[in-house]
Amino acid sequence: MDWNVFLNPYKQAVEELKIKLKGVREQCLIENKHSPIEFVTGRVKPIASIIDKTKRKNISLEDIDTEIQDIAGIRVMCQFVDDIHAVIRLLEKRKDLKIVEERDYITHKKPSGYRSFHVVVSYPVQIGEGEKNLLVEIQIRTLAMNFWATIEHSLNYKYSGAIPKKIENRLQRAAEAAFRLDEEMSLIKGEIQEAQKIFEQKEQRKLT
Ligand code: 0O2
Ligand code: 0O2
Repeated sequence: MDWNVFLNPYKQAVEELKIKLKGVREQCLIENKHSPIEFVTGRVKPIASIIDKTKRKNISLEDIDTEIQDIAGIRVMCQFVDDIHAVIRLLEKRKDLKIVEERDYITHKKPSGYRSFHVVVSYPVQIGEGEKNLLVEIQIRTLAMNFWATIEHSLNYKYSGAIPKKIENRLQRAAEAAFRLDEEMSLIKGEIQEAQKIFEQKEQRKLT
């Protein structure tokens, strides 16, 4: 199997979706509206991780494009939990992709404490010999959920997936604290957004 040939369309999908979702933010800012998107990142799953996943889940190499849904991964970070739902609605309305699955790890957190909303979409890329529909996993989360997931991910890496029980418990408590932080911030959302608008207008005046 030629990995470069296989992965290139996924690379293209990630780049295109990053630009499109960043464009949503730009448009909101130009219109002086609150953007439900704070920032966007993306990656193509490293070959070694793809191979690991095929072994872990007993997936044959011929089936990876249908069985591994996160070869192309996009992450959308939001300020508030409400914004996550705004992003989902926005994805549902788009004509350039089709939602095939939604996984709500916010209402149903993972045992680790992980929270995020995952949307798997089918996205068409135009390649040399025509169009190819690819699966892309879009993870939508608040900044607090992202902070927790980033740290937990590094600890998992450090302990090769076997985090000591004591740290695991602390991480679960930290996940709840992050969730309460989101709840608290939601309660003063109006106040925060008003302050951000004043701040942005002041910055704009400096530029003109
Ligand atoms: P800006 O506005 O100049 O910062 P890329 O291909 O470089 O656009 P990539 O490689 O997918 O993006 O991801 P990367 O480099 O990890 O980060 C993507 C964007 O997210 C970058 O902005 C980062 O500045 C921004 N970012 C990362 N962490 C944070 C964060 O904690 N808060 C905020 N607000 N932004 C963050 P850009 O797109 O390069 O543009
Ligand atoms: P990466 O690129 O390192 O993030 P799975 O069986 O869990 O591997 P599944 O069922 O296909 O995968 O999909 P799921 O659970 O919806 O999404 C898996 C991805 O969600 C992971 O990707 C992580 O990005 C994120 N995730 C899921 N659970 C956790 C968790 O407990 N902690 C953190 N930090 N992230 C989590 P990968 O495969 O780890 O790849």
